[in-house]
Amino acid sequence: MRQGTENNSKLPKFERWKLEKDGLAVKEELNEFARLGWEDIDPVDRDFRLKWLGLFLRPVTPGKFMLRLRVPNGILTSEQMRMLAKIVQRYGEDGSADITTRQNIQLRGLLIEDVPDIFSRLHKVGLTSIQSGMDNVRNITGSPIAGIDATELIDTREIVREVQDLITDRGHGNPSFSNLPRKFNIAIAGGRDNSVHAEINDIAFVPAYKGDILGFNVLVGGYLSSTRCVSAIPMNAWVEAKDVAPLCGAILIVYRDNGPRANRKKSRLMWLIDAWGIEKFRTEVEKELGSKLETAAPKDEIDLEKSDRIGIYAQKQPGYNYAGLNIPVGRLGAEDMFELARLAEVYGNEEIRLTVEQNAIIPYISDLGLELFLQEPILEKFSVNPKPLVRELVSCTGAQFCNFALVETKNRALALAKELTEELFLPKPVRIHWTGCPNSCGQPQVADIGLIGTKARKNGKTIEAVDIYTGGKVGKDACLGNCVMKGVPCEDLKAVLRNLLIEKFDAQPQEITNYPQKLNA
Ligand code: SRM
Ligand code: SF4
Repeated sequence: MRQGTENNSKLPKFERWKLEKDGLAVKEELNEFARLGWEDIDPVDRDFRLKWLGLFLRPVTPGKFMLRLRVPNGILTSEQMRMLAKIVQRYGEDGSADITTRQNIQLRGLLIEDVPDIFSRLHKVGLTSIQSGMDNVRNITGSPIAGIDATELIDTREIVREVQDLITDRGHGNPSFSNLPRKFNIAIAGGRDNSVHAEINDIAFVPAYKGDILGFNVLVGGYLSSTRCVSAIPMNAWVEAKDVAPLCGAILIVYRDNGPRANRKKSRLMWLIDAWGIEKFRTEVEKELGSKLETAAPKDEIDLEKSDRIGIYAQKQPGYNYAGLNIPVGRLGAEDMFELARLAEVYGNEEIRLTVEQNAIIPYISDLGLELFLQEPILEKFSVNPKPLVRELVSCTGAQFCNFALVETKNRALALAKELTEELFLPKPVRIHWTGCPNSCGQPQVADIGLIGTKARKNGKTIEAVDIYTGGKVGKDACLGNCVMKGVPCEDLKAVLRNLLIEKFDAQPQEITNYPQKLNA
């Protein structure tokens, strides 16, 4: 297997470590690591290779690991959610979970001693965390309302599963895809509103007709990072659903064998496309596939504004509804997770779905069960009708657990959204995304208002601050926002956001008394 073209001695340390020992090799050493304890594990295995199993030691909380799962298409069963709740519960106050911006779950507070047992429990309920970190394909996103959406074009569930199975060898770990030049994101849109943010993925599939046949146009090379943010571009290819997984495999192999590895800031797929041009890239993928690709359909079917899916919606199955619950900044405790599992069992079909906005959906609530469902006490916390700025809020992990963070995010984001909601009437939703550093995990460039953590100087002191982005558009005609203000101290942010909301988003101060109250209800 040819992996990278550069001379080994010139490679950065991560590349050398991968060549010395594949990340997946630590799978066989977990029992030994558990016996040793976190401080005595070889540092490269502990801080680097364990990420191939989804385990991230958090320097902010010494000895505690974060576990990033894979939740294909964002769909969990209640049994799986309950198992995750039990794992988190065992860690008391240190244990919690986050819904991520890739429709996924991360667990916190884990001890390495418990990991072999945790992995065997995950295995029993059909969950895996394999290849979810470092230079691997991240959780594959799909339409959160696949199979229940009345306007759906393609049900993405099976397709996403096929791609995950290929990349992870059905959860065992697949050495063919475990040494990519860099992380890699794949998204599959099945509806009309681009619910997966196709434009910011390394490969995205968007529904498109060729004649009477519904398939996907293929976009490639989108990504966000601290040094470059770029939308995916058309590959001039169209595939049917059955060809999605083979095409992903072929693109990944071309990227694995030819992608630049000398500089990690210039290693994402788009850099290979830049170097080759899209024509050559397409030709090389065809060679790897062993067949010609069809050219793209003239237009795709993304023609709706994006819905946040919060609220109650009728399903395509008559008599059934799905409920989109706002999970403020995606944070869940063990009790919350038990509750979500219970709701799914009592009212739904034992499924819980996650969205890239870090929210949850309970599908298959019957018309008859809806009234009782809406009286459940947990809906006071996870509302189906939340206040405007909380409803649209997204936040990355930030300083509480992430050592890259330049600012605290989740708690600050929520407090500020609540305060501003009290002070302003908002005629339309405003999507605010927080991210603790320029890595952009909170996708600030897709937001109406994106906030990126930074540091600034004020009165001779270094303080927490943000760069402010605006103009991100999601859904049809999606585009990335641009930086409009740099280094705004967090202590001054409320006033700055208030003005921005008034000037650019038609918010009205509460003092204007005749403004319709019900908008903030
Ligand atoms: Fe991210 C690294 C959290 C989505 C771009 N991301 C990290 C690390 C692993 C850094 C670390 O070791 O501490 C963060 C873990 C913190 C923690 O304890 O939770 C982290 N990223 C997250 C999550 C949890 C944010 C969230 O709160 O939802 C998201 C997990 C998704 C998942 O389930 O796999 C997450 N990260 C993203 C996204 C959004 C997306 O995928 O749509 C991006 C931008 C899109 C992209 O990658 O093109 C993103 N994360 C990064 C980057 C910059 C990548 C680059 O090419 O430079 C890093 C740093 C790196 O890879 O070197 C990073
Ligand atoms: Fe951490 Fe930065 Fe990603 Fe936030 S954006 S999770 S602070 S790496």
